[in-house]
Amino acid sequence: MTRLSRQTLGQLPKDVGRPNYDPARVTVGIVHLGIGAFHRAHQAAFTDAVLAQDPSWGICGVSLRSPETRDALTPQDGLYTLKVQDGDGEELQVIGSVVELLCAPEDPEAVLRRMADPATRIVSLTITEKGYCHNPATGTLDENHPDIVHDLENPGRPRSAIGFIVEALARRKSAGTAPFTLLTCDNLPSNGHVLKRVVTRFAELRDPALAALVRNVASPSTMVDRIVPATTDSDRSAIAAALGVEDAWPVMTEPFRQWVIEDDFPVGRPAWENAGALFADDVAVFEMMKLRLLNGSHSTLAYLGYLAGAETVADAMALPGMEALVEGLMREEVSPTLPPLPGFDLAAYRAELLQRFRNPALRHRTWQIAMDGSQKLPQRLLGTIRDRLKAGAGYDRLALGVAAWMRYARGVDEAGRPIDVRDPHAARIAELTQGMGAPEGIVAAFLTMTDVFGTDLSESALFRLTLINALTRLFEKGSAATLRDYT
Ligand code: CS2
Repeated sequence: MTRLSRQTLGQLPKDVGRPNYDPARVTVGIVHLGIGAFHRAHQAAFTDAVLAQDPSWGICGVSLRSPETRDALTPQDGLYTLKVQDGDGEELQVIGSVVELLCAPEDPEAVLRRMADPATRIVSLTITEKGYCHNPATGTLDENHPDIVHDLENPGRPRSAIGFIVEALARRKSAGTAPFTLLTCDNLPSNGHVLKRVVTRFAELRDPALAALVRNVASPSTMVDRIVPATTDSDRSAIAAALGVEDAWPVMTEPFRQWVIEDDFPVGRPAWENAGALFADDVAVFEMMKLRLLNGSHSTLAYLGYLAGAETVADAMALPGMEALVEGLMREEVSPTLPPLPGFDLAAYRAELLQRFRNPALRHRTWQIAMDGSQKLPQRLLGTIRDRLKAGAGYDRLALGVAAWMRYARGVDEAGRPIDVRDPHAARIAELTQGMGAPEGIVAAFLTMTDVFGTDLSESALFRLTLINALTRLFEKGSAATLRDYT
């Protein structure tokens, strides 16, 4: 079958959206580290919508690990299909904003050259929580992280995003080129500050003069939101049937999308506001709301849902009691911890989240969201619990989410079958809890992970007791029956 490409764009059915500019005229202005599905459904789509105004903001997409995305998209001139779907229907749009693809481990020099090029004015990132090589409880650089150790020893051949950013800034400095703006799009609270903190610390360890420059690089915070399940082979077949040409890596998503960005771009930016992005002075409140309500619920749905046998988020939402649990978690336990957002209808936002989780067209696997819990839980559930503890308020549903993670992360499901746990601390968790059966011991073992829980939660007797109660319920009844208590 013919492949999607600039040449075959003209053959697509009329109702498939396509670039309203000439993709061949687009040049690189943004280097994006972590060219996964999320970036392609979110920032790349916002950029695609404004390229007609200024084609100098094309994206060079970099994979920091595997060549798969580059190999899929390069023969397609970077073009790919975005399928936007919910229970009411679907729309297809070919996106043309990614004009170059690089695989960092194969050729780090090519990546550094692109990043150091004066035409590159933004370096954006979706490298997931663990890509920041930081201590999730404190947000500081983990100086013993193997990639950081490697990059300090080999600054010209980095592996981590941090190493690439600092080396590229060093090269720009020697060439007299102004620094690019850093634009993190990962689900971390005050993500711009976290990124700035880790790159500055890394630069300090390399050279104090470089640190002075890095400290002043613009690193606006952002809140990003769009649900993007991993693409499956059946998605590929459906897209090929609809397009009449083959697309090796289409991306599936929902209609909802949101991007709130601090407006701090000293060397310019695309007019993303014309595509619906919101520029705000302070993004922290939006971020906290989204991380605690959406992502906190998502992780809870993922662990409890997986344990109860639900393959997707929509399946998990259909388990008796689950929707009531998530609704109560958001309204009673999370919402009171959020700073006021004047004029914002929080009840409507929560209702919309429940509807998004129910989206029957998206097959978003609980297993996918369950990945990297040790990196996600601090900002999704534990910060909220910390605030509830301080306020002397209850947090039973949040604790059930954390207990479900503990049950899951040990790697054995309720029927005794192995779980494929993906987490940088999977081996450590298995070792810490090896041979244990009683909830008391398991909770105590997890709470030694102060890099996840912080010393305060690790030492809280009340928190420990609440977790033990939750984990006991999960062990005694199983997840499905525990959920039924909420009906
Ligand atoms: C999800 C997020 O995989 C996960 O952990 O919770 O990717 C979520 O879908 C996005 O943050 C939605 O904006």
